[in-house]
Amino acid sequence: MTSKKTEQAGSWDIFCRVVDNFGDAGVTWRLARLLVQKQGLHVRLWIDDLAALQTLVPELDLASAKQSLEAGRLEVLVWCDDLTSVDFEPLPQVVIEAFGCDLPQAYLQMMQTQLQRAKLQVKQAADAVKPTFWINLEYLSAESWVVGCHGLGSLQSNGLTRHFFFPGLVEGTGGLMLESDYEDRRQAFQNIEIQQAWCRQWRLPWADSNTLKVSLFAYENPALPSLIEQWQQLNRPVLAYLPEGKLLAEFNRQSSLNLQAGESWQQENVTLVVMPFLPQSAYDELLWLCDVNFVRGEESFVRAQWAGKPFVWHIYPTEDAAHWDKLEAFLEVYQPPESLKALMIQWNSGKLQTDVWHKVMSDRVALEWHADAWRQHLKNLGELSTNLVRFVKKTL
Ligand code: TRH
Repeated sequence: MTSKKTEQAGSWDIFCRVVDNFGDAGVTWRLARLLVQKQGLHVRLWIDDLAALQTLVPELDLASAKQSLEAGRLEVLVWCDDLTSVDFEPLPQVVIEAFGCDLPQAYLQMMQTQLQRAKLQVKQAADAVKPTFWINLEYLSAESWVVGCHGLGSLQSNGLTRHFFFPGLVEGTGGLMLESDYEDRRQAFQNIEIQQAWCRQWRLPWADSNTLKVSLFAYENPALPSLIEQWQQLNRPVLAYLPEGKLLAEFNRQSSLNLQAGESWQQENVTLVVMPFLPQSAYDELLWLCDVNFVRGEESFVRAQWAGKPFVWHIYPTEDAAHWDKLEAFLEVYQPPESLKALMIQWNSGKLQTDVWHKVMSDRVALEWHADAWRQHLKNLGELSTNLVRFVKKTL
C-alpha cells in the first residue's frame, strides 16, 4: 500500500501570480516542465491567470480549472481567490513561491501544522513527516548582491523557513534553465530545409543569408522609427519579425496603420512582418533563425542568451527606475563590445544616435563571437532545475 509519505516524495508545487505580460507565466511554466521532464518530479503549477499561460501554451483549456499533462505528472491548476474551495492535500516535498507571490494563507497554515507534527515525531526519524521545503524563486538580476543572498534561509514568525533561490549569470547563483534536448534542436535547426519548414508552419517568410533577419520583441519604444531609418541606410535587405503585442501597437499608432498578424509593411529595403504570438515551444526557433534578436523582460532575455546570437535587451521598466541599475549590472558582467552596449542603453532610453546600428554592424564578427562565448560561460554555471534539486537535497 502506498503511504501518504511515499506520495509526497518527488512532488513539488509552484505558485505563480501574473503581475503583467508573460514573464511570470513563462518562467514558471518552463520550470514546471523541466522539473517533470529533466528531474523526474511530479509538479502542480498553481497560476492565477490561466489566459496568460494559455497564450504561451495553446493546448491548455481555458475552461478547465484543473488539467493534467505529461502523462499526469504535471498538473495546471487555477489559483482562485476563494481558497476554501481548493484542496491542497497532500502537501508536497517542496513548494516554490515564484517571485515573492505570497503563498495562500490556508497553505501556510497547513505547512505550519505539518512542521509542528514533524517536530513532535523527530525521535522516530525513519517514518517521520518531513516538512515541506519552501523556496522563493527570485527574478533574474546580475547585481552583485545576488550572490550573497542566493540560498539564504529566512526564519518566518510562524516558524517556517523560506529559502531564497536566485537564477543568475555568474558563479554562486542558481544559473539559468535549459532543456536537455536544447543543443540538439539548435544544431538541427542550422539545416535550411528545417528552417524553411518551420517558417511555412508559422506562415512566415524565410530569407537567405543575404538578408539581415531580426526578431523584434520589446515594450513600446519611441526609438522604433529611428531604428527602421538606420536599417534603410544598409545596402542589404532587412526582414524584421514583429510579434503581436506592445511594440506592434506602438508601430501602428506611429504610422496610423492597423497591421495584424500575417500582414507586412515594406519601405525600401526594410520589411516588417507581423507574426502571431508563437507558442513558447516555438519561440527558440525564431531566435535561432535571426541574426539579431530584440528581447525583453526576463524569459526571452534568457532564451536569447542561450541562442548564442547578438541580442538587444529591453529591460522591464520599473517606476522607481531601478531597472537602470539592473541593466548596468548586466552590462558589467556581460561586457559586450562597445557598439552593442551603446545600442542597448539607447534602446532602453527610447532614443538612438544616428550611427548606432552602423557601428553594431561593423562589429558583427566580434558580436557573434562574444554571444557564443557567453553561451559557453552560462553552460559552465550548471542548469537551474538541476541546481535547484541539488540545493534542496543539500539543505535538507
Ligand atoms: O512578457 P514579458 O515582458 O514579461 C515580463 C518580465 O518577465 C518581467 O521581468 C516581469 O516582471 C514582468 O513580465 C511581469 O517578457 P518575458 O519575460 O520575455 O516573457 C515573454 C515570454 O513569452 C517568454 O517566455 C517568451 C515568450 N514568447 C513566446 O512564447 N512567443 C512569442 O512569440 C514571443 C515573442 C515570446
